[in-house]
Amino acid sequence: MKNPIFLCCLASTLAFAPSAAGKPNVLFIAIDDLRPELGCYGGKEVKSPNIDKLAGQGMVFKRAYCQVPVCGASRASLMTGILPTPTRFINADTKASKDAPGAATLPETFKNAGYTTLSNGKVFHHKEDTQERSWSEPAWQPKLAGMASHDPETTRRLSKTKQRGRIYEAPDVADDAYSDGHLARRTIEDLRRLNEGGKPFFLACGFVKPHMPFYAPKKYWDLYKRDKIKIADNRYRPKNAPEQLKGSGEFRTYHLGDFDEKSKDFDRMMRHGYMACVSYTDKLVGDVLAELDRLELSDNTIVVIWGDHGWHLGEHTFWGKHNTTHLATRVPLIVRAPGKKAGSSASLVETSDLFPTLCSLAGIEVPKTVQGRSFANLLDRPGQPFREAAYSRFVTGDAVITQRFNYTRYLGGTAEMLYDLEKDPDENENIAGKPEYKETVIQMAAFLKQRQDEAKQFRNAEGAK
Ligand SMILES: [Ca+2]
Repeated sequence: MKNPIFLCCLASTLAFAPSAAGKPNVLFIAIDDLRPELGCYGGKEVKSPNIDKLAGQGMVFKRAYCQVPVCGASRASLMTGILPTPTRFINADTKASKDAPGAATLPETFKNAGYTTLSNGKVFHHKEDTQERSWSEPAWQPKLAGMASHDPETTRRLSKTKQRGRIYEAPDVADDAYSDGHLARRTIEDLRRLNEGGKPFFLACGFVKPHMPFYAPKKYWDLYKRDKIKIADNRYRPKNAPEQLKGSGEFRTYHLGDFDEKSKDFDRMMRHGYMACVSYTDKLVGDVLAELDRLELSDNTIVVIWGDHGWHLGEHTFWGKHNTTHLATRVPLIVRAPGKKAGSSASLVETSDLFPTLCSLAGIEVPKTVQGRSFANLLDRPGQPFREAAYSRFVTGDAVITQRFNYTRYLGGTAEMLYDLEKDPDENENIAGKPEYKETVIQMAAFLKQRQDEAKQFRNAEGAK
């Protein structure tokens, strides 16, 4: 005999479950530390055919900015749609649940709207991925660590600071030798399972490459000829940059092998490693998208590819993220949504805008805690203006980016930076102190004040700031 109590509970669950029938699925692909170094963003050397193909079918956002150029904080902001402040979403270890308690997360919002929500790999960031309220099942992580190595030479010498192995390796191994290969396989299996389930899904898949260390199967390194790789032509600090502007020291937590970090050979090796990892990830993204096609899910699935921040590849002698220059804050963002246009948009958008945009595309109410704004209209009219000034901040530096300028003010007004992206797209000269830009600085500072004030308006579910 069937259990009447169970039936009763089931009936009440069904009665209260919102109907999600007919809603689009979401395939949400995060790629760690991926700057817009892709063919579809004009990258000339990098080989990214699979992401480029998706870009050709969707909308490529050419001027998308992260809220914070560091993993944990950037993701906490994106996943809650909440802006950062000097005391909220600061560093790599940021937890959304701690910094913005009570704020609904993006997957939680879809889950509450009747979606099956799954998390594979690096989505929020490490331990924060395990939070239960966001996901229908426990978040999945590859068993292999992101730094697992296949070349004994990699760990023969360890870095002084963190006892980490060499920053690169190129063994002749299969795609699934590394954790991202496992991640792609798991995501493909989930697509098959979700296809059988009959419910709309929000499937998050977070790749850890091209984040350092640059470990990828040899065939992806072989796509590039080391001696032909172009290195940055601005291997110097921007003229008149304040001392507050610093590059990231993260690369030095790995062993640099026999390379001298000041040499051009080092630059070529680092760029080679980064591009090999981009091509490796691109291949795995292609595998996942091919399965979406094979299952005939593409027509009813929104696909998003996003990066959590930019990255320097030797420009200004910087390697990595961790500042508010254009190369560290600008991110790749591609949205392919059913029935929407393909093309590109130069309108300014931010990663906190993604949450309400996806809600809007799926017809789901945006939680009151969200501060981002939906840019769904840009998927029909990509030429429309959207934001006047994008906002990004890192530790002591607050930045606003307009169509033409990138402006940073360090806490307490201790220093300023202004770059004219039209005349000086590589940001080789800080012009904040030049008399002819005095009015621009005043205007940019006013934009910044507006965005800072907006960020402070966040209140948690209990109404406390
Ligand atoms: Ca990252």
